[in-house]
Parts: sequence; structure tokens; C-alpha cells
Amino acid sequence: MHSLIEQERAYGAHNYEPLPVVLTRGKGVYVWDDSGKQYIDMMSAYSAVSHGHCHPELVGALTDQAQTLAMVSRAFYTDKLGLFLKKICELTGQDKALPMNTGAEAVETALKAARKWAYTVKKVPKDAAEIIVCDGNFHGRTITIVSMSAEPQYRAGFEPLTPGFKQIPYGDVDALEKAITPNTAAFLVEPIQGEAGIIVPPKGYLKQCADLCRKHNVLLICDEIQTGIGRTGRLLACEHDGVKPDGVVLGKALGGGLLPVSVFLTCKEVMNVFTPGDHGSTFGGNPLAATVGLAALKVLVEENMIAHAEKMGDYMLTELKKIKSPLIEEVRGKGLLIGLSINPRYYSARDICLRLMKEGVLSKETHSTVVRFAPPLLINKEQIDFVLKALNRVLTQAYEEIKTT
Ligand code: IF1
Repeated sequence: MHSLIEQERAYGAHNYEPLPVVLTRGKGVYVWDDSGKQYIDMMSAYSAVSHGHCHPELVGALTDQAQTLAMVSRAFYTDKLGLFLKKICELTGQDKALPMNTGAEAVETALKAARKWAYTVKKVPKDAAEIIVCDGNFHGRTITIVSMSAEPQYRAGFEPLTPGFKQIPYGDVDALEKAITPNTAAFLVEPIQGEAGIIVPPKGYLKQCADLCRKHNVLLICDEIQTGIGRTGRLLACEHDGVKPDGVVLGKALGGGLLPVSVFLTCKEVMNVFTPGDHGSTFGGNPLAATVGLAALKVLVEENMIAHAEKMGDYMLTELKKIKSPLIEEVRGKGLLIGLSINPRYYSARDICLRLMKEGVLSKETHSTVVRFAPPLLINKEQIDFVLKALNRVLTQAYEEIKTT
């Protein structure tokens, strides 16, 4: 076994099963392994590297600020945080933002805001606030967040779990209507379910949910940690349904592929439930993260990455749907958030990812049947064609091997 793989496995927890490749360098859509082999990165760190690896303008912003003022905690004001919060509020149309670091921390912030809003504004009885989530959801890995998950592996062994959550089928508006009670604080939903396998709900689903939530005074909170920041061809995926949610959670690409930056955004009425000392974070909103977050938003707009993601995503989805292979069960997605489900009768998605790796294309399976294609948003047509050619070779070869066995 590769000595660096051996080392990582000897000293690290075995909480992932990475592909057998040791990456040493990244630039744009490309990464290189320690043998110098080049790959097109179709994973972009679960959509955290939407701007491409080591984007020069973002690295410049990071290094300048790192040599000026990196960390002071929120015990003091800085000259960077307000600029970042103003920009993210303007872009999303939300009134206020609470900066955190990881996606899970921003989701936890949203849950706390929704519960306190339920008690102080909606007058839900103490301890009775309910939050509705969907089957197949993924919102992070904290014990409270996995308490909302339907995935046994994410919960097993971590009990006792946090109460106050109800699960409904994804994409089913009637189920939402049935689940809402006078004690419902919020409905937390991904506009497209990422980890579940890039599940795109029926057209208009989010709009109908928004109308229902408004009718019952329930907060609609969209987890756009994976679908946001241009990934689906809009700044936020909820824009495809013309929905402006009561709350939005962002993360991943907000950090420009350089460091963790996340944020919970909402209206004044909800954000004002927080009073000094209610909630916080050592690193949340530090000037380095604020600088990188602001630069990530600037580059996203200046380089027209959102429209480009829509164009390239449409092209890739169209071309993928033309591939005739018994190994492909379904092609789905929006923009550059694409899932290729592989017929488990023949191969696992991991098998296909391992074969793609040999062809110079890096991706990863989600669950055991879906190959995820979520490249940096600056990918171009030629690079997509390279991936499509590699995929065609892999599928043809893999099917040949079945026919001869
Ligand atoms: C893992 C994938 C999973 C997320 C959404 C919140 C978070 C995530 C919609 C939490 C994080 C990551 C976590 C990583 C694998 C990856 C992932 F869908 F992106 F592939 F798991 F579903 N909301 N998703 O997707 O953000 O705290 O990680 O910053 O945990 O294995 P985080």
C-alpha cells in the first residue's frame, strides 16, 4: 500500500473510504497525484471548490488578509465582517446574516433561530416546537442534525438523539400539509437533495411548500450549502421555483475552496430573536473568512460563473442523456450538480469511479449507486467532452467485461 495512504490510515480515524489516489496539487478544474498524473476534478470537494482549485484572486485575498489581521473573535468589530455580511444579504435578498464556519454549524444556527422564533414570536408552548424535514435529507453530522436524518448509519450508536423533528417524503406537498401543526416552527429542506443522490423534486414543489408555509406561519428554511453559490445555474437553487425562503443556509463554496465559511441568513423578525450571548463561535465571522467570503462572491459575479454553470450543466446533462448503456439507470440534476445512477445489477458506482480515475477523471459515489458529477463551475466544454469520452470508454469496457463473463 502507498506509504502516505498507510500513514493516513495508521494515524487517522477510518471514517471515510477514499479512492486510492494521493493528491498533491490543484489548479482550476485539475488536480495532480503524487506520481504527477493529472485528473479533472468532477467532485470539487462536494461542491466546496466551485471557484476551481487555488483561484489566484482568492488566494491573493487570503494571503493579503492573513498577513494583516486574521483572527480577533467577535469580542471586537473588524473592518471586514460588515462588508461581507452586507454583500451576502444584498445578493440573497435577506435582511441579516449570522456567520459561522462549517455547514453544520450554520444549520444548527438555523434550528436554534427557528425554535426561539417559535417560542417568542409564534408563541408555541415551551419545549413543543417541531421542525419538519424530508426523508433522504443531509444537513450535517452533529448529533442534533443526525437526529433529523433518515439514514440509519448516520444515527446508529450516537443516541440519545434530539427530539422535535418530523420526517416527510421529499417532493410530496400533501405530506407537508399533513405534518404541519400549530407547533411547527419550520420546514428545513434542500432544493435538490445532494447526498441522497442528486434528487430533483417535481417542478413547482418548493413554490407549493413556500405557499403552505406562509399559510400556516411556518418558516421555510432552504439548506443551500451544496446547491447554492451558483451550483445549479442560479445563485440559489430556490430561484428556479421563484421562491425566496424565510431562511437560507450557505457554506462550502462560500469559502472559495480555501477555508470554511458558512452563514445563516433570514429576515429581521427571525434574526432578532438572538440577543448577545445566545449563540456564537470562536472563528465565526473572522476577518480572514469574511475577506475570502467576500472575494468568493465577487469572483462568482465578475467571472459570470452562474450563467456559465447553467450553460455547461445543460450541455453535460444533454450529452449524458444521449449515452446508450445498460449500465446507466438514470441521469439527473440541474446545472453542474449531476448524478449518474448506475444499475447495481452490473456495477457499483464506486467501481465506475475507480475506472474513471484510471482515465484521469476524479469523482465519488454517493450511496452505492450514484456517480456524482459536480465540477468547479469554471469547467469548459472541452473539459466536459474529455469527461464524456472517458465515461463512454469506461461504460463500454465495463459492459464488455460482463458480456464475456
Ligand atoms: C460528509 C455531500 C454529504 C450538505 C448539506 C449541510 C452539510 C452538507 C446539503 C454540512 C455537507 C458534505 C459532508 C461530507 C460529505 C458531503 C455530502 F452531499 F456533499 F456529498 F455528506 F451529503 N447541508 N455535505 O451537503 O456541511 O458541516 O460538512 O460543512 O459529512 O461526509 P459541513
